[in-house]
Order: sequence, then C-alpha cells, then structure tokens
Amino acid sequence: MADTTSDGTTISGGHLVAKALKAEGVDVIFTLCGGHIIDIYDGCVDEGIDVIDVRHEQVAAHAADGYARMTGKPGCAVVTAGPGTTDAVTGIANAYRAESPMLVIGGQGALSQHKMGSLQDLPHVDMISPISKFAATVPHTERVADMVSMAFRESLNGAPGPSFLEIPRDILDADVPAAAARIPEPGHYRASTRQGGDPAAIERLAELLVRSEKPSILLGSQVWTTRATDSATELVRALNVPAYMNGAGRGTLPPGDPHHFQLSRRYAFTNSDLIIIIGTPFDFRMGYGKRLSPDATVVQIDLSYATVGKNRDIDLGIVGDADVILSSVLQAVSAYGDNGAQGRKQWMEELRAQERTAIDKRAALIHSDASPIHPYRLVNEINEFLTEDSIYIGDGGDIVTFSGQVVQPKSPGHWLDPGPLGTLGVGVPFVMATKYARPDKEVVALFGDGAFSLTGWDFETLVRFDMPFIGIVGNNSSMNQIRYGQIAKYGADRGNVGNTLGDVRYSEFAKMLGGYGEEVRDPAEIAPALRRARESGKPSLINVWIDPEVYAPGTRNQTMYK
Ligand SMILES: Cc1ncc(C[n+]2csc(CCOP(=O)(O)OP(=O)(O)O)c2C)c(N)n1
Repeated sequence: MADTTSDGTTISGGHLVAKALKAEGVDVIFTLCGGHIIDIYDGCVDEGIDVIDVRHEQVAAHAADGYARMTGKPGCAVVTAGPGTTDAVTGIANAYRAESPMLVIGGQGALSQHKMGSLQDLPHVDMISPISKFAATVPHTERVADMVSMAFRESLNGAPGPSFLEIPRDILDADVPAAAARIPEPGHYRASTRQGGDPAAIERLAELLVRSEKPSILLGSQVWTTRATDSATELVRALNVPAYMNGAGRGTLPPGDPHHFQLSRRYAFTNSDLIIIIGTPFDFRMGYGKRLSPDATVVQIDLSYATVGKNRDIDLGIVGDADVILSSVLQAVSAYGDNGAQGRKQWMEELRAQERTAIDKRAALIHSDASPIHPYRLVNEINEFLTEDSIYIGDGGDIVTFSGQVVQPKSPGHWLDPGPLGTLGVGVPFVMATKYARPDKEVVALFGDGAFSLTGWDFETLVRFDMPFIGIVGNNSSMNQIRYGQIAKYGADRGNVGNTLGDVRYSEFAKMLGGYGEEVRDPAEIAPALRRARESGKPSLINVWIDPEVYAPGTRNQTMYK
C-alpha cells in the first residue's frame, strides 16, 4: 500500500477513480457523459487516460468487454446514473456470460439525498448484482480507489466477469486528504500467481492422453483468456491430437495445421475414446454435453469450479488456468518414452476424410454466382480476404451462423463474437475496442442488417476517432434467423410478422457519417469492393445484398434451442 502524498494535499473522488484505473493499467474509458460523473473525466485528464465518448451506453459497455478480450486487461466503462446505467446493462450481461473482465462505473444521486427521489436515482446495485461478479456502492470518498481495485480483483476471481460500482455524486465531488485515501499499489493488490491444477490430476491426464487411441480436444475461450495458445499448440502437435476450437479459442491453431479441425466435431465427439474440454461450459453451444459419446473418458478443465461437471458427468475435472495446466501436462507427458502419437495417425485421417466430405457438400454454394448473393459465397469471400493480421468480428444472426462454418481466423485472438448471450449489436463497439487496443491490426466486421441497426449510430464514433475498418452488411432485409423458425412453425402467410426490415442502403449511411461505402449485388464484386474499403483508410460499410430465402444449417436445425 502506498499513500500518494502525506503533505496535506487533498484529492477528489473523481481523481481517485482515475488513479485506481491507472494503477490497474487501464488506459481508456468508454463513456457517455452525465452530470453525475464529470469528476471522473477530470481525473482522467490528469492521469492521461483516454476518453472515448460514444452515442449509447450499451456501446460503452460492449467496448469495455471487447477491450478486455483484446488486451487481457479489464476494460472500463463509465456511465451516468439511471438511464445511463440501465442502457449499459446489456453490455454487462453480455460480459457476464462471456466471462469478460471489466468494470462499469455508474453515477448515482448524492448520498446526502439517498432515497429522496434525486434525479436518475435507481437501485443500480440490486439490478446489476445477478449479472455481475461484484456490485457495490462506494460509501465514502476515502474508499474510492480501494473499492475500484476491489472490483478489479473480484472481476478476475476464477472465471473472469464484469464488476459494477455505483459512486454517488457527492462522493465523487468531495475532496479528502490524499494521505487518508488508500490507493493500492499496482501488482500488490491481488494474487501474483496463476492457479495450477492438482499435480495428481495432471499426471492422470498425461496418462490418459498417452494411452488414448482416439482422443479429441476442444480449445474454448479460456485458452485465449489465459493465453494458452503456445502450450495448447505444443501439446496437440506433440501428441498428435485433433483440436476443435470455439469462441475466442478460434485461431489457436492456424488454418491448414494438420491438427486444426472444424467440420467433423460431432463425428469426433461421437467416436472418441478421450474428450478433453478446455475452458468452455457444457452450455447450449455444446448441446449441454449430451452429444459426447457416453463411452468416452471426459476431462474438463476450467477456471471456475462451478463450471466443471455442470450438466454432464465427467471423469476428471481440473480447476485452474489452462496455460499452467497444459504446460504441466506437456511436461508430464515427456516422461513417457512413447506418447502414442504415431498410433493416432489413422484416427486423424478418419477425421480429415469427414472434413473433406463436409467441404465437398457445400462447395457449389461457396462458389455460387447467384444474385441475390448466397450467404455461403459472401462468407467465403470474407474468409479469403482475411490476412494473419485481420481481426474478425461477427454480429448478426443467420449470416454469422454461416460465417462460423467458413471463416477461419488466421491468428490467435483474432475472432470476436458476442458469446453465449448472443447479443446483437456488439459489432460496432467491438470494432471500437479492437481498433483502440490494436491499431496495428486490420479489423473486418460482418453484420446482419438487423444487428447493425442496434448500435450502428456509433459508426460516427469510429469516424470521429479515426478508426478505419472494413465493415460488411449481409443485407437480407430481415431478421432471418428468427424468421426461419416463425415460417417453419406458422407457415409462409403468418411467418413474416415482426421480423422483416426495410431495404436500407447501408453504404449511404456510412458515407453520410464520413465513412466509405459501396453497394454490392454481383458476387464477383465482393472481393474488389472489400479491397477498395481496405484502401479507403476509413471506417467502411460494404452493403451486400444476400438471398433472404436461404438459411444456415444451424438455423434450419434450430440447434440453439436444443
Ligand atoms: C439484442 C438481441 N435482440 C434480439 C435477438 C434475437 N435474434 C437472434 S438472431 C436475430 C436476427 C438477426 O438479424 P440479422 O442481424 O439481420 O441477421 P440475419 O439472421 O438476418 O442474418 C434476432 C432478432 C438477439 N439475439 N439479440
């Protein structure tokens, strides 16, 4: 603990917030202004913390989430009391389900007017407690920095997630003696080690792997969260294990790597004798674990004790950091003279044949010349456009389901999707966070026209902060993922209720706000338009007119509800 000064100087609550953010390494806040929070801005000016001001608080919260995913550091959004905080709720909820560490600071009426009906007074903490890892009111100016660091510690406890602090107006405004305010010292206010697994469990997993003839491994989001890319890659290569990737784990292995598999997961999980699930829960994306062979030995590794063994029985559960655990397993495996890698060649070939069959099945659609454009053609063009330095963001329904099958990020940490909350509208804020955190990277974002509309006005913020990116709208003038299920259930006559949109030329919207835009109706024009967007050096929207009458296999099977 280090008191900044003991010379009698005073410091305000707003400045204490900024000092605590600085101690955490936060270099930017995403925010929309309000009278309750102006003192925080003043503190940020002094501490050299950037202020990115957006047009909707949902965007601020999603951007804080995206920043955390990109940097590995908690993100921060600052929003005003009442509607400012309620607007941010969706972003907090999304980060909660996606296990993304961030702090949202909300304004509040003055404590001196507590429960008197002050402007924008709401029970924020009660509202946000169930969707955060920690939610509290700061009761005294002296406690401001201490509670900010407490919120960060809680955010990073186990599987990470969002924290919320409400700081009343008079607490932010007041000055206290600097010596009385605890300002925790960077690196000294939480554990300095990562959580490793039980050594006996590591030995057991090494033995299971060496003995397995048909193993498969799923590298989930926590592989990226814990930066386990190298240890995971080394392990699957050393042992010759097929790897599937989901969520932020996509890109752990580069496309073309012999251990990289994508389209044969169901076959692998039905036929494996050993299945290792790393850093992803048995939620709907995993069919609640029901699609794993009942005969397989199942191992689950997760940062959260509460996730391991949830919804499906397992044979070995290890709680801890994926990188630490996989590195230890690698070491344990090296003790075996023969790790069985050669014996798995045939299993790998069997899976590769499954992948080839799946690729052949859709080949005609991938190369379709139809207009309106087939979504498979669009997502394939995008996949071919991506470089090792392109970070891909998906925000939409059916079109993003298509892209999940075809688009392969070329590098780790180069894939962003909302996560299990399935929140439409994350795209523009994720672009903002990514361009802030990694200005050296190209950002390519695919939107559904429905999804883009939710937070699209913040395209203007991207223009204002000079954040060039390549945006593509897969425009079917509908909310197709929902429309499909409605038509299937209620028939064509009644199925189009509440799910159709206007024919909006999003290229014009981009141009109106100072960006670059093009309309594309001919599939041969997709690639040239994407290249021109890249060359424009501006935030861009390429509005691609896709066929509203075709649907992704995942949508047709309604897998998300099964
Ligand atoms: C905030 C939010 N509201 C509603 C939904 C439900 N929803 C899921 S997919 C979808 C349709 C999205 O339409 P669009 O982005 O145009 O993509 P498309 O399915 O047409 O490809 C909707 C409304 C959601 N996931 N998130």
